[in-house]
Amino acid sequence: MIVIYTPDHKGHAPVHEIYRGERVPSFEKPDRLVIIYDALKDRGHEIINPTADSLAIIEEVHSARYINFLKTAWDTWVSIDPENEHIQPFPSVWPVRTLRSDNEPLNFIAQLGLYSMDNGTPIDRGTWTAAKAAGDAVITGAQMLHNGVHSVFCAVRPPGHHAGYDYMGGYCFINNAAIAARKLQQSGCKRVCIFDIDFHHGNGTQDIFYESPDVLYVSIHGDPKTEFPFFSGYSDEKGLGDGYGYNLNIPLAAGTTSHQWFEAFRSAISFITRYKPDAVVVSLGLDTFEGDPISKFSLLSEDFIKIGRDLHTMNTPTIFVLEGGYAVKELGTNVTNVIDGFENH
Ligand code: OKP
Ligand code: ZN
Repeated sequence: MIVIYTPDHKGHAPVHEIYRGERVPSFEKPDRLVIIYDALKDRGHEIINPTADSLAIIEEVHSARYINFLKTAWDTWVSIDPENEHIQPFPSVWPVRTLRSDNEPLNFIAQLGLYSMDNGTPIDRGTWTAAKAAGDAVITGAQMLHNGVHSVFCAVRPPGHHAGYDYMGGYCFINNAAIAARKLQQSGCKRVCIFDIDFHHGNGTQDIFYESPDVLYVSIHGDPKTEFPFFSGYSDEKGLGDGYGYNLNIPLAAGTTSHQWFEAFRSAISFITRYKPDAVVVSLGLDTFEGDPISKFSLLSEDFIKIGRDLHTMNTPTIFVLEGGYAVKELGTNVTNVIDGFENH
């Protein structure tokens, strides 16, 4: 399978995230993609650099003020004090419910809160460059699909599916799957499906297309009653207005077995098949793996071959967009298994 990859992701390497109130080493780190890149290369997949510029579509999917903040955030942070170069900023105040989010404060930490859903999405010197490069990769992939390629794999980070129109969160800044879907629409696909099989619900993707019948969002994920992002991902979220019926959430309890997961997966596939999409964007998280350190499903490495095989039965042009997956050692095998299953069905 053609793989789209750029080393620009390495500039996004925040050292810590906050866990139980303490700073712990970041789970979402460059090593994840280094391992995946090596495995893809070993298996002989053709790896190309992005050739497209995603900025115009990023500007359609995300708000102008949020993009402007992201682009300038690190320089602003360091301009406050040169010592900040070595310190990670974290938000500490958020405009929840009745507080005002129309007004952008001048204080940097307050701005960070305005544009964040959590305190778990650290910004680094190279964050904008990495996030933009991931966007370039998926736009390149969407163009290839338009030119008749049946499937591409976008090996990108940081991930995207928690990022909404106006905010970052859950390690995500720019919604890669959403911009892939927009690009596919613009190149003539009337019906696009985003199939999100990351362990976590893609609240950002859901938000962006919640009123759109022309982009079907289907997600299988850990039940938000107990799992991040907690405030989105319930089965009664079905879309709004013309988009009603075009959002399908399948929350599964922590501890769901591989057998139960595949039951949900196959019913999602038949739902998607009835929609008759012109293209499918797979938000591919590998954090459904049993060894994942932050997730609670129990797929085995060989299950990822089955995932690829079953996705291929939809017989629809498919763009894979990497989301989560934090069991770094097994990530290369798990990713290449999905591709092998898809190609060798
Ligand atoms: C991103 B993706 C764990 C804190 C949880 C949020 C998880 C984001 C997952 N220490 N932080 O969907 O894989
Ligand atoms: Zn995830």
